[in-house]
Amino acid sequence: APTHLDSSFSALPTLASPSRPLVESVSSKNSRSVPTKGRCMVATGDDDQIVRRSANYQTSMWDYDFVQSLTSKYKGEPYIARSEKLKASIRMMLANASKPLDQLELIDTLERLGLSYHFVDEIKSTLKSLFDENHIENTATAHDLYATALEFRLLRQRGYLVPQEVFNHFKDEQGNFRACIHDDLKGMLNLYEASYFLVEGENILEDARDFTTKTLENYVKKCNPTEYLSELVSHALELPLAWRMLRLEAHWFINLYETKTDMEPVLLELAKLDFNMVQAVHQEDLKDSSRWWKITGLGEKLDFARDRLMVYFLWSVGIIFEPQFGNIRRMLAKINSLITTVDDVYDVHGTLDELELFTDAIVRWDLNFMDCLPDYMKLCFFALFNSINEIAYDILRDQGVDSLPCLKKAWGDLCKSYLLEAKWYYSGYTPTLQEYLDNAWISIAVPLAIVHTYFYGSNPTTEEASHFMEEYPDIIRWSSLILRLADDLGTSSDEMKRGDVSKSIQCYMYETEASEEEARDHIKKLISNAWKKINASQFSNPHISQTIMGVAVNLARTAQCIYQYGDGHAIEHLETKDRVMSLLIKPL
Ligand code: 0FV
Ligand code: MN
Ligand code: MN
Ligand code: MN
Ligand code: MN
Repeated sequence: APTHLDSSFSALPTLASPSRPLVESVSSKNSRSVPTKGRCMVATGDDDQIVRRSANYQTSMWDYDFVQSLTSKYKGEPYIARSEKLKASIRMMLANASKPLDQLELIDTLERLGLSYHFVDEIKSTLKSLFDENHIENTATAHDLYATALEFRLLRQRGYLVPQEVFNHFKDEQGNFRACIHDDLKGMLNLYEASYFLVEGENILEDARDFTTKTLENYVKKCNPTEYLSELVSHALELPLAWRMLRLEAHWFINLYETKTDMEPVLLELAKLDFNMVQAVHQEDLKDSSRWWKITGLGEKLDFARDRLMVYFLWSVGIIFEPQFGNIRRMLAKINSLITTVDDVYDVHGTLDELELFTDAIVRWDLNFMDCLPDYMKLCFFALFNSINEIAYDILRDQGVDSLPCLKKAWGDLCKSYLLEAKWYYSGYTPTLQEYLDNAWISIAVPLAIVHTYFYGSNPTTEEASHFMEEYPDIIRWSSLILRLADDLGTSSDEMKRGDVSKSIQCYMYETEASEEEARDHIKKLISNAWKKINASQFSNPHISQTIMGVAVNLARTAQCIYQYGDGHAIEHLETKDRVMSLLIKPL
């Protein structure tokens, strides 16, 4: 067993593997093969006497026919031809840029415009040769904070562990950052963005982050907010580039880039065209997902549950946007719909007796258990059973691998973690933060989403896949933790009002007698720490595919975007609406 997992997890709440005994009490109780009559009676008894919670979720603001009517002109030959032509001239620009700073600025712009995925090989070879010749260490001087920070960030972003000591040039004998760099706004901004690629224990970068944050905050107070650089600075202070959802960032930056006085028209043209062409692909994925969701009938029949197909699909785009991954986006929209519906069964509508039966049925993956379930659960169980079996069938047909044992285990683990939370809620038990997180990194459903994606994204053998699930790679665990904590920050206030298990904030308050504000700050620190772990696993070259690494990182970024201003997953008429409009509805 990989022992490094234990050591790297000890600094933070240790995240138990899903097979650890925490939730074992549930499965051992269910050792019989057919449920008893008695328990059936409990579940289907007189419904009038059952007091159920309600989350008062609004109906969806997006009409089915509206979604199906979405069309884009950015499909077909003339656009493809134009795009190829523009790409060729950008390839020339990349090849002709001779000075490293010119190369780096071009790469940075391509990245921010959302275009770098077209130039992966070119960018890789440029950065690799800069790294191999120790360019940054040979040229970093006290004068060039901007160039140093930019190169540092671009290299680290691609997994090259450039030493933090390159920034010692900008510190005085006492180890403080020199006063003279205060006025170098571009340098400050780039040092700020670079500092978010730190790993644990990198004090120079921690100092840099605190120092640049303060300096930039002071700057923003007195600057002209409509200038190009000030816009970049305020945006960066809201959330660093490293934590931002890629498509949303590209959309934002393309609009800003257009106002830049010395912008490159070829880059702008391709950026807009490509954004619109990718959006056209996403619209088709969305329409397909929406037809599937409609056919399940869950949104219409289950009034207690969220009906948020647009948001589920927004997650898909955040997790993997490149046009060729439509099958993964569609699959993720399906499982996100099912996760959210089942979560509402456990958190809002189900009674504890019903939830025990439902968990049984899922763990056993057996249609015979359906007789025992109340009607609303039958619908939910059967939809889940069919959908996951169908996904497993697609994987078998396309990749020749039987994923069903892994997929159903992932759903069983998820439901067991939901049930444990329900038991804690009904018994009025508040776990310690540690105990909560050991379960909650599963109940946020990231391991489940990753396992499903793993089969599409890296074509493993059945043996590799079950090994993968026994000890999830670090990066998956830390990504889960970020989703869980970001979700708790955004959703727990409403969850507590309607009645739900104590979430991380409440567990921490109960355990330490901290105020809610202190607890929230603590949770934000845990998120920051988890990012350091994610950075570290990108440098340590874990044995998982680039696709899965990207998905893990992008899940965390997407969560921080969806929950940036509250519960963007459940409440769709606020920021989520603007995001849906700009990413999925309106072309640039
Ligand atoms: C959150 O709902 C929820 F259902 C999510 C984020 C599902 C999406 C998951 C992935 C994309 C992996 P809620 O806040 O009710 O969840 P909890 O776990 O807090 O009940
Ligand atoms: Mn509904
Ligand atoms: Mn839940
Ligand atoms: Mn919930
Ligand atoms: Mn929540």
